Amino acid sequence: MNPEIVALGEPLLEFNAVESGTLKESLQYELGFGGDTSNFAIAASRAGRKVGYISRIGDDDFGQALFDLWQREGIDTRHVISELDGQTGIYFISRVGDEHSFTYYRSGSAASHLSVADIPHAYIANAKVLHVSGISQAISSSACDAVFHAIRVARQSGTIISYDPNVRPKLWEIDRARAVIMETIRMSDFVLPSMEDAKLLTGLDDPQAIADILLALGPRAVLLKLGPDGVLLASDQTRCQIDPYAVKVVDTTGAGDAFDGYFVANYVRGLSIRASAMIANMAAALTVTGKGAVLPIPTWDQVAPHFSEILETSLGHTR
Ligand code: KDG
Repeated sequence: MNPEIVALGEPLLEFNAVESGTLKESLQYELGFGGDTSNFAIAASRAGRKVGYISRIGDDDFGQALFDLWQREGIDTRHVISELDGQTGIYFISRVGDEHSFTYYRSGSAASHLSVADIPHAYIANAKVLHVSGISQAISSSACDAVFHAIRVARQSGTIISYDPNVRPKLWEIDRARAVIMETIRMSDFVLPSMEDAKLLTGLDDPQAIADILLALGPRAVLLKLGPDGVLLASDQTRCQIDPYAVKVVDTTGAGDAFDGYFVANYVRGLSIRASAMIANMAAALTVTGKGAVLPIPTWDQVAPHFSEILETSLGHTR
């Protein structure tokens, strides 16, 4: 059966420093998983939808660990290519105060070899949503071409495009990133930037002004993730602020990806953009209460009971 939601990008192994400090001061790491689109796929799957992933990984132990993870999470991997002698990318997270910083070892990774030839047309055409990110575009020019090709296939077949710009100046030069990302926003239906990324893209500080600029590029909705201030939802029909949840922050890694996955999953479930964003907002809040990008992403059973009224009214059931 074709998945309803398909994501495309690079998965990574995550080494998360146990103690705070710079990377060179850190001697112990917890092993986890990351990669924004893989995190997205896991969140959407935990939210109860059928999800598939398109990627390349090395035929190394880390690649095998990712395959095992996706299998446990119920993600369809028939379009994940295991590359002979390829390497799976890794990254380290270190934390000083509230600031976390990523150090990557991913150049030349199997995923950076993604190309147009790896894009399965029917798989995307038969899905309801294609999710891609700025990181999927930043890792190499062939991967960037692959993302644009996948978007073209989606647009031709009526598959909704969800896009998280995830701006990573460490991966590409900011002017090129800005040009590619702004063009991709024009082609997308749902745009899901963090405030930090939106500032880098537009040079603006005001969420409303940022929403105006991004919405004018043509997407159906912009969901601006404001971290501790919640979410600003902007579309032609509506503009509203979704309040944050007060939680004890342990690690913000992956919260934006969890938001994206829960948002798309609930939109596919049949909820409105606003209701999907409200649910995603809670999933993201729960994700920051634990360490690592993947482990703390909540399951549907942890989230759904808080929204039983919305689910009952909109869908006639609470699942
Ligand atoms: O959003 C969290 C991701 O940034 C993290 O998992 C690593 O995908 C990642 C990246 O390339 O920065």
